[in-house]
This record gives sequence, structure tokens and C-alpha cells, in this order.
Amino acid sequence: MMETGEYRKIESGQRAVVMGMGVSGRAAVKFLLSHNVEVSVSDNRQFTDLSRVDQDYLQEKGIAFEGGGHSEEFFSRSDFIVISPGIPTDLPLLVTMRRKNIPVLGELALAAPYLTECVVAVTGTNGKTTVAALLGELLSASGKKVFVGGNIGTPILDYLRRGERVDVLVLELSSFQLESAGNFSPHIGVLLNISPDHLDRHGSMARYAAAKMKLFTHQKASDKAILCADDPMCQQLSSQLTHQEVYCFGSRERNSSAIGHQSIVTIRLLGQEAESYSLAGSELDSHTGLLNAEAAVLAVSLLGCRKDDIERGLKGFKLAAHRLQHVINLAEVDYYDDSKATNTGAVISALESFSGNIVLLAGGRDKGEDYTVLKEPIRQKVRRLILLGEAADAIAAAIDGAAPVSYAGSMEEAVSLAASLARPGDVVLLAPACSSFDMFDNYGQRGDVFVQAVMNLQEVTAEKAS
Ligand code: UMA
Repeated sequence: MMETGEYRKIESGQRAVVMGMGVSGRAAVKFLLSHNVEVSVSDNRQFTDLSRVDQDYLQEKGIAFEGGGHSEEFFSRSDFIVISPGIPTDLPLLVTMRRKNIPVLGELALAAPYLTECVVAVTGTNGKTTVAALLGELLSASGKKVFVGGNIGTPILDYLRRGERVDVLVLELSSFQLESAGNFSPHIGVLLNISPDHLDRHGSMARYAAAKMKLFTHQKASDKAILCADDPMCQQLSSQLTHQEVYCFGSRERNSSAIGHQSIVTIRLLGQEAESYSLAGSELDSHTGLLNAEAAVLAVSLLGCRKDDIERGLKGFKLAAHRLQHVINLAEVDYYDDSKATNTGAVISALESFSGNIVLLAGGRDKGEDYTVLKEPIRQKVRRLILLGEAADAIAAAIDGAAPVSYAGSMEEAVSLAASLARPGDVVLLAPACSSFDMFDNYGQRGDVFVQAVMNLQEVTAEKAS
């Protein structure tokens, strides 16, 4: 039986079903058409629920569409199936297709035979967007032509279809994408951390970790795996890596190739002089920023980038929005937006960035996580916990009195409550530990609403003062 994702190059005239007409599916349809494949599309949604642009495109290209679900009959006519990342690979229909020897491919499996450039791929529960962007910045500063995309930004299949080639392809990859990655293999694979996330999809930590480890499955002896020595799960998994070069980063393990200590990253590679990089004054100067910088600087050092270019890249780097961003200092209280902290691991990292006195805003849609891991960090660092959204009661029960709890019905209410409870010198931190979909379109909108509510406080404070 063909495994998920095992595939060679496409042959002209083959027939494919693309499952899901979202960002990934749209890119797959266009890529396949450009290779003269006869494409059909199947989606849970009805045709009329697709965007106007997608409806027009499918009609214009004469693409057969199955809406409102997926049928064996529609799928059985194809030579292979391309699934979107959000679709679980173990759906009974997909199991049936594999039994019939019809390959089920994710976008990485489809892309793999066409990748000729150097590929650096980054995964991990948290920090992958930042590290991918930082790699892009450091490589550009070193004069390399770079593409940064994947799970965020331009899908890999759009990059390939457009035909523009770069020196280094930097890919941010999710566990969803890796699950159906087939023979995809990066020259450098970076695993930043693994903590509970997406358990509603993967079912267990073991399966989630196994999906992440697919990053390294097909690496060759000259390829490089970079993992975090500070992360217990990464450390445990690194012993499985026997057929590639393995490098570690972190602050605890003395044998690491990249070590972070007090805002300084030091790279120590065999046969080379140690190089140190200061993050002081840069946007990476935080607990997580240091780890992210270690991983990225190590990867580009392995690619031969020079010290002054790396230093320039680090200086110019700007974090994307909603990642532990300082919003404002108001009445001697610092407000931080970490709306992207959508799992417990990210919240623990955010709490580690401050010495204490935190008013924490958390809650949202539950993703099947065990919130009891937050109990101790909250006891140590949080003065007051303000909960909102569907998971509010579950979080309150899990932390079991580790900090006093208040409830809010909206982000605006949560922010004004936080402002009334915070004392001078405190930090008000939005780090929800949950997805945003119960109250917002996405984490970006949630962060925007938080920032707006904080800015409204500023106006009220200014009015009072005048
Ligand atoms: N659908 C079906 N059948 C199903 C389930 C869904 O037909 O059983 C259809 C939906 O109706 C919809 C489409 O599939 O039309 C959605 O597919 P999708 O959920 O895979 O989303 P895409 O829009 O294709 O975007 C996906 C990634 N989304 C997810 O992994 C959930 C995007 O990552 C990625 O940028 C894009 O492919 C290109 O690779 C987003 C994401 O949230 C940013 N990623 C997660 C994360 O970062 O935590 C993993």
C-alpha cells in the first residue's frame, strides 16, 4: 500500500482530486493545471459557499466540483489525491484510497521532486514564523536570494508555479503539512520545541511529535538537523536521529553548537573560531527571542554566512505582529500583546520573559490541552488572571487557585478590568493559551482588538489628565 505522500513527478494527462479549496488547495489546483493534470475539486463546502473568485476560476477552467462532502466515487477516478493541511490524513475515505493504491499527497509531497534549491525548513510548536522570518533576514543580509513561505505567507506550490528561483528556500512548516510530506526533505531542518498543541487533530502528544519528526525522516548524511537542547521533548527525540548531522542550541546544554546567555548568542562549530552576537537593544532580546536567534544564527552559520552580515541582519530584524509585542506603557503599567500564544507552551515562554507581577488575560477556544501545566508558572508570576471565552472555566479549574481569577465577557471588558487591577510596575499580558475562533476571526484580529482597547484606555487617561 502506498504511504501518505510517496510520489514521483507528475505526468501530463494524469487525473487528480484536490481536497479542500482553501489557500493550499487553490495553489495545488493552479500548480497541477500548469503541469497539464486534469484536476477536480472536492470540498466540504457547497459551491456557492466558495469565494466569488474561486467560483469564477473553477467555472472558467471547467474544473469538476464536488461540494458538501467527499465521496468515494468522485475520488476513485483519480490517479492521486492532494489534501489540504487542515484535513486529517486518517479520514476513512483517505484510508480507502490508499488501500486502492491511490496516493494521498500533501503540498510538500507534491512539491518535493521539484525542489532543486537549498531548503531550510523550520517547525516547532512556537516561534517558527519568527525563526523563518529571521532566517530570511539573515540570508538576505548575506547577499542570498531567499524565499520565505509555507505555513505562513505564500504556499510552496505557488512559489514553484511562478518559476522564480532563489538561492535558499526557507519554509515554515506545520505538523499538519509534515504529516503528509512524503519524501520531502530539507538540507537543514530546524525543530524549535514541542509542547502540547493541535491535540484535537493529532489525538496524542506521541502522534503530534511523530508528525514533527517527519521533518528529518528523509535527510541524508550531509543534511543537518538542528534541535533545542533546552526542550525535554526535542532532547528525547534527538536520539532517534542517526543518519544526519545533528546540532543543538540552548542555554542549558554546554555541548550545544549555539549557546544563549544574557542577550548573547555564541556559535561554536567544530574547526571554527567561536563567534558571539549581541541581541541587546534588538527585538529579539527576550527569553524566547534568544532561543529563536540561536537556532537561526546556527543555521545560517552552517550555510557559511559571515559574522558582519549576520550582525546586520539581527539588527534590522522586526518581529511580526502579536508576538509578545510591547503595546504601550500607561500609568507605569506595560501592556504586551502575545495573541499568537495559542497554546500552553507559548504562555509559559511569555511568562518566563518577565520577572513577575503579571496581570494575565487568557482564554478562548479550547484545543484539547491540559491547562494544569500553567498552574505553577501562574503561581510564580501572575498577580491576577482574567479569563474570557469558551475555555475560561476549564482554565480556572485547572489552575486551581494558583492566582485570583476574574471573568470578562469581552476583550474590552478584560482590558479595562486589567487596567483597574494592575499596579505601577506591573505587566498586563494577553497570552490566551487558546485559539481565537470562539470570539474572533483569528489571533490577529484578537490582538488588534486588544491593542485598540488598550489605546482607548490611553485616550481616557489623557482626557482625565486634561
Ligand atoms: N475542507 C474540506 N474537508 C475537510 C476539511 C476542510 O473540504 O474535511 C476544506 C474547507 O472547507 C476549506 C479548506 O478545506 O475549503 C481549508 O483547508 P485548510 O484548513 O487546510 O486551510 P487552507 O486555507 O488550505 O490553509 C492551509 C493551512 N491551514 C491549516 O493548516 C489549518 C495554512 O496555515 C497554510 O498557510 C496554507 O494551507 C498553505 O500551506 C494556516 C494555519 O492556521 C496559517 N496553520 C496552522 C497553524 O499555524 O497553527 C497549522
